[in-house]
Amino acid sequence: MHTLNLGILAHVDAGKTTLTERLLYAAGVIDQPGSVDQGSTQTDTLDLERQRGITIKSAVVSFRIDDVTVNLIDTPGHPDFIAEVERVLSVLDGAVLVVSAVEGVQPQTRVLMRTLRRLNIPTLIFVNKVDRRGAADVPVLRAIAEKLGPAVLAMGSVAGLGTRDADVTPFSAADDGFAARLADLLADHDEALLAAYVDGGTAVPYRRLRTELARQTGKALVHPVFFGSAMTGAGVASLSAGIAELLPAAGAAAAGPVSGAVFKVERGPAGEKIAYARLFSGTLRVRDRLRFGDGHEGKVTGIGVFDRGSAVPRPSVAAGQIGKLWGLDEVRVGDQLGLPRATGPERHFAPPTLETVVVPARPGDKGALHAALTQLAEQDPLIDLRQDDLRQELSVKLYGEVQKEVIGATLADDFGLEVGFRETTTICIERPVGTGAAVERLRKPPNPFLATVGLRIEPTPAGSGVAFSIEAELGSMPLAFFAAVEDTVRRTLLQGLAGWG
Ligand SMILES: Nc1nc2c(ncn2[C@@H]2O[C@H](COP(=O)(O)OP(=O)(O)OP(=O)(O)O)[C@@H](O)[C@H]2O)c(=O)[nH]1
Ligand SMILES: [Mg+2]
Repeated sequence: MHTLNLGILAHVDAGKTTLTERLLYAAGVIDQPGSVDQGSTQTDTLDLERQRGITIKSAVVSFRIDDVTVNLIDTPGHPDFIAEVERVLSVLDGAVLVVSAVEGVQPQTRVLMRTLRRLNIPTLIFVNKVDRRGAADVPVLRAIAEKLGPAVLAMGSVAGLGTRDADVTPFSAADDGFAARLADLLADHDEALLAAYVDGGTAVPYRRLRTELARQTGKALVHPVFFGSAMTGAGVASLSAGIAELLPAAGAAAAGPVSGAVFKVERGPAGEKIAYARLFSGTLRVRDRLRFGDGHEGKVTGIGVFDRGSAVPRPSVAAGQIGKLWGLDEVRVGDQLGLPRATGPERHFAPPTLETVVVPARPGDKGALHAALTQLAEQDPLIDLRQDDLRQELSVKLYGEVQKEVIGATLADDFGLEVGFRETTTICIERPVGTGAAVERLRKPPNPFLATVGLRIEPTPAGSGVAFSIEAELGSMPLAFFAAVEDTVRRTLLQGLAGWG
């Protein structure tokens, strides 16, 4: 049994959650596809998601196609929740990028595809909503080739486009044109195919073309395009077959040391922390102790593994699988499990650019608000909760107004805290533009201290953070003094000369 961890990504409202329902239905996991408009879907389970009809948090469901267990991660499309997409990218074996046949390629689609390509994540494209009035096929395909990448190929044709009866017929070996287009597309990365092609049409067996299509899709060199409707189910069977045939399942090293990544953290009904993690190697069992994040250690007290729908209790989770883990009290989103990764978490999208101060309606709720926002920051560290001790204020970073509303509603619904927000402001960052140095020598006025201090500040590349290094001899003063100097330097740099961050 292989596992394929599959992300569904798209701009807002493209139909990701509806498609998730259809795929579950096609695989026999549910008897009826749920509807986003009626709030009856398997993902989008939060009250807020149902009220607003949008996805806010990534959610995992699973189904089987042949001998492959697909863990499908439905992600939000609204740009305010791009951090949710970022967190799942590191755990994906493949992706389906959804494009609406009516709205076409959106700016957000380009942002997502650029990232999928940069990370070499094998990606199928699904052109959804072919049943809706105004749906287009050829122009959308052309826009995909122009804006998302030229190595794309339609895998079927649509009849009755823009009507409720729209139907999709997959191309097959019988379509001479399709075989020729396949050979043409694949020859760029396949010497033997190219030779056969140049030789003057020596027919390459269709089966060989399909194998090569899977190989090149698996290497993210080409992107097959499927058409369909998540609403009526048209074309969804071909997409399902394409997922199993063309996307590569997880390579699994169940015997090695445990290594994994936490991409989601939530709280259970009793407030207990649950971490969603993908294992890259090793096997994790209930009662195992493991290291995670920044030097924490904990004991796993329960494991759930996704199988035909939601997670079911299991004694262990192995490489390639996604598990829900109980018992790791200090775990945070983005933490590595077991073997630490060589570099810190990667950033794929721009960080939040806005900031606001959260004010409790009842002044006595300050402590409770701090505790609640700390919990939200476990699930979304990018809000970067900060407490200004002088002004006694709590501030968070934001992508936009919808995220702000969601934070307000979550504090009210889940924590019973009514809050207001100060006006949202743009985050301004001050950076050094040149090198500056200063020295204050011991016993030379105006230095009142029993020390000589020299500082040199140099700019580093934007976004790389603050790097601190010592040029004095380590033995020249107690280590605690060096630590105090570094502490003070870092604290001082939190605010720039003009009062910004
Ligand atoms: N006609 C038609 N409507 C669709 C189709 N797929 C989705 N919709 C509708 O489009 C709207 C958005 O669908 P969702 O599945 O919530 O889209 P989404 O991509 O998950 O949205 P976010 O998660 O909020 O980004 C809903 O009203 C769906 O009923 C389709 O194939 N045809
Ligand atoms: Mg959705």
